[in-house]
Amino acid sequence: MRKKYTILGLFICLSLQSQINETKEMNEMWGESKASLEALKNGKGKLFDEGNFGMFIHWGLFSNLGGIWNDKTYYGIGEWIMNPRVANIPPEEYKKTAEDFNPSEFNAKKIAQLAKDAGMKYIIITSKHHEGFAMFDSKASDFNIVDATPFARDPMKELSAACKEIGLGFGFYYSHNQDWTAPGASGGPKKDAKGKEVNFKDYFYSKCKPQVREICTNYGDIDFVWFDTPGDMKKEYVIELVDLVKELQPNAMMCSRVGHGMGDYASKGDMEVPTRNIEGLWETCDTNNDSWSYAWYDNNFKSPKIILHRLIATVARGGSYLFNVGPDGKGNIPNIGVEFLEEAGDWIKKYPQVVYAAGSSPWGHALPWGDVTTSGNSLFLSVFDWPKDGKLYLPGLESEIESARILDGSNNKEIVFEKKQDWTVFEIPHKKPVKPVSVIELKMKNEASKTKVKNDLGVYPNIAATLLVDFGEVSNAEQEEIKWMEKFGEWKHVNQVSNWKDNGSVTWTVNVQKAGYYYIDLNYKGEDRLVWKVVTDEGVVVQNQQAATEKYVSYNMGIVEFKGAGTHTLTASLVEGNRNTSSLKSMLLKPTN
Ligand code: H79
Repeated sequence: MRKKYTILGLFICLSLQSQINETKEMNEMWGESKASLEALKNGKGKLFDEGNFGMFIHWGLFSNLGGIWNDKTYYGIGEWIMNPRVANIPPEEYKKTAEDFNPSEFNAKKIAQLAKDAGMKYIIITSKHHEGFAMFDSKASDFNIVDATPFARDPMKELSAACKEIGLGFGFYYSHNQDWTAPGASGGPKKDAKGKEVNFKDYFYSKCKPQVREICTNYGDIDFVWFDTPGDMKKEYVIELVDLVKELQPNAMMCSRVGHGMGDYASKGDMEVPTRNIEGLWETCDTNNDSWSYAWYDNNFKSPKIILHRLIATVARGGSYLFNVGPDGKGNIPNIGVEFLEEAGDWIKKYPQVVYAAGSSPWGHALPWGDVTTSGNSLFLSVFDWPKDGKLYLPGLESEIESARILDGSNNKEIVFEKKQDWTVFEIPHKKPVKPVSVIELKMKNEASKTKVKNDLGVYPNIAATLLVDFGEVSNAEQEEIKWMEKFGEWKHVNQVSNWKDNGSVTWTVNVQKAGYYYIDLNYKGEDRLVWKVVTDEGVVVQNQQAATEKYVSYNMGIVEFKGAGTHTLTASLVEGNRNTSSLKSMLLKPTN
């Protein structure tokens, strides 16, 4: 029975901590799997575990369409353009577009160099996405870049070689279940060219498995095979692929999207940076604008500050960050994306210790001004929102600090700090010393990963603090994780509390640094108008009516007073409104001054 759990399965379970009982058996298993986790981290998982930052590349025939079909622009994730839910392009017509695909400006060395300059440690590129087009030389299907396009080169050969040459890891994305042009595949035509009905097995043995063999054979040693969207693929097929990869590329890491609880590490939802620390090996994949593949209109690129924030937050939660770029039909990565990545990389070069092989935050979650990573005896406070009043507040630190300094690249001067109840307060310059993010290093007396933190959900005197429902105690209501798309294919994730029963509530236990007044905003969705109430342990009540819409919006509720500093509770409940459609996401506490 015990053996049935894979390491990965166990981590996925552990990330759902609230749902498991810590039985003796679980603890024993944890001990066992901890040992295998260490082995993985020191073996084939080392690059992934310590690198923490990789480049994802979405490139295919869709890149050449760039979001346009028959003169019409289709917004949302560009690699889905042929799908019936987007431009609904018949496979035969789509396949013809290969004749116009000539990425003559593709320069593998330039892309590998960009990844390196950006501080990334490996590249994972789409060898075949759901469209079914092989971006490599394939004998298994002539719908590939060498046989079907005027380009007639194998860019994967060039890119894998370029990565090897400059010391980057390399791996392939392969869509194993969906293939919209291959008869029999998930989402593919039901009949082959001769009109014969075919099934998944035909696709699997005629295309999928042979192509996986090709990508695992023709490109030297690779570090990753990144399968995606297993859907309802049968377990026997997944096992065959996993075994094949293990046989041909024993050092390649596979993500959990291969399906059926298999793979070497967990892949979080697309574009999802988790709110809590997660144990084990896992990854967040994200993209540099809104689409994964190139789309002509999509220039909503993440700034260097946002890239660094999402990277550091992912590392601080315990994961690795895979950040995507989308080269266009000529093979070029759009300029703004390139510039922003290079700027982010310039920063990482100065602060490698904050990212590489760094440990997760002892706080277990983000802090209002930034995030914390660890290395050796050091805690690194990456401050994105630099307080303007000369003080940085850190809640709940119980372990002893030996010294604190700002890593500003010049004299790294020590800064003074004092303890105020559960808080550590640092004297800092009024002006942010390093843009876009400044780092304060705390040298601890002991190993930083063992830092003790308690009473960590702070209410700060100089910066607004968001209390997510994830960190509240929910009673007589339901907490669930939801995701939705605003743009087509661009996911948003939140935890929400809904289905309020009698006396339904969310209670946060907070650590208030300074007594006084704070504005309360609630972030919620619902219909018509809602009345919410927030009560403190001191009996202070904030109750108000505000509008509600189907999207999460933040509304001012009023002012709460904490009569004394220290530990308090805040309990939110729905007083009037539809109990089924009203969902609470978070509370914001903002100093009034
Ligand atoms: O490669 C990127 C996406 O194309 C791929 N994974 C990342 C890394 C991916 N494939 N499927 N999904 C993500 C799930 C997405 C489902 C959606 Fe839809 C596609 C949402 C909108 C379009 C399917 C069709 C579900 C709703 C409509």
